[in-house]
Amino acid sequence: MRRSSAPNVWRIQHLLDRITIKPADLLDQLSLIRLVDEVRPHEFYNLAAMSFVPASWDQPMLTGEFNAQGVTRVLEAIRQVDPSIRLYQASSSEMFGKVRETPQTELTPFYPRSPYGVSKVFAHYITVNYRESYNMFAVSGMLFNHESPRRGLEFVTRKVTDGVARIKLGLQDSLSLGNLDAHRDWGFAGDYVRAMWLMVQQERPDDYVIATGISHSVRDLVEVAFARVGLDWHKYVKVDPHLIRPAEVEHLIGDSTKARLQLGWQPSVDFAGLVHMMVDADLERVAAAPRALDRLSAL
Ligand code: G4F
Repeated sequence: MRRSSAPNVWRIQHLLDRITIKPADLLDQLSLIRLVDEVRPHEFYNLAAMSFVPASWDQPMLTGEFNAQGVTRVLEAIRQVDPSIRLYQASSSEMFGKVRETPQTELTPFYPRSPYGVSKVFAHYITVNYRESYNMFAVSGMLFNHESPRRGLEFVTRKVTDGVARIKLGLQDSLSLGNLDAHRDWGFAGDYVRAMWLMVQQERPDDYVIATGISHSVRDLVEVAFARVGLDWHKYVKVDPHLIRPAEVEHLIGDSTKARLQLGWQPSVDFAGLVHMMVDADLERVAAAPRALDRLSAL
């Protein structure tokens, strides 16, 4: 964890008595070398990144430092301390961007549409390059959007499900969104983490697309979420032009045939099941502590 005077551990609160947190920073090579040397893990999952796409236009260089060179630093730390450590690198469907073919597979050419997407393309190729240059077990998981009740409130799924809960409970009267026509292949994060682990257990390192193979619009998401609590979304949703991105990824849909055949992986939660799970969790949470969540959404 990066040093901070205000730790941000709400997602892992339930695990704190079972895990050990160590200091390190993707911007600091020595901290990563020291961490890997001290812990000597068998497996290293690099999920750390500046992961919110719109923020990457505001801070393109910092995004590159974390998401691109940060991965090089992780690879170097492993290479220098113990190159037999297995690395999982979190790559992204945002690398496909302005898609060159539909659905997207491991062989689809990349066309990223944001500094975030560009940084992830670098991270993907540096992972492949270290694997090929140094014979390291480094895998790149090209994960399509994966969501759960632990999703940050700035991402569209959670923004919608939290908004629905607040509107239902009378704490909010409208919800401002950007592009309702964007399509994403949304899956359940729990299923996707299982895929990460499976990739690292294989005999040989390889790259995999992880996706459900079904795409929905933001409008579909809004409709299913509001319907869950018996409300008509047309009465509450406003489109705010400030939330439209400078360059949009319009339509993503993944083909995870390779993962299904080689890893024996398949998703267990469908789109409606995921949205219902998130709405129900937000309803429960907001009802239990409306003020606490007010603070969270302001962050
Ligand atoms: O939820 P989003 O912000 O996710 P996005 O940009 O697809 O990226 C997420 O998934 C990637 C793939 O796994 C990750 F690599 C990445 O780190 C991140 O986790 O936006 C989804 C779509 C976009 O097209 C956006 O324009 O929803 C549209 N949208 C419409 N209104 C909105 C909003 N997105 C956000 N965040 N907020 C809105 O009000």
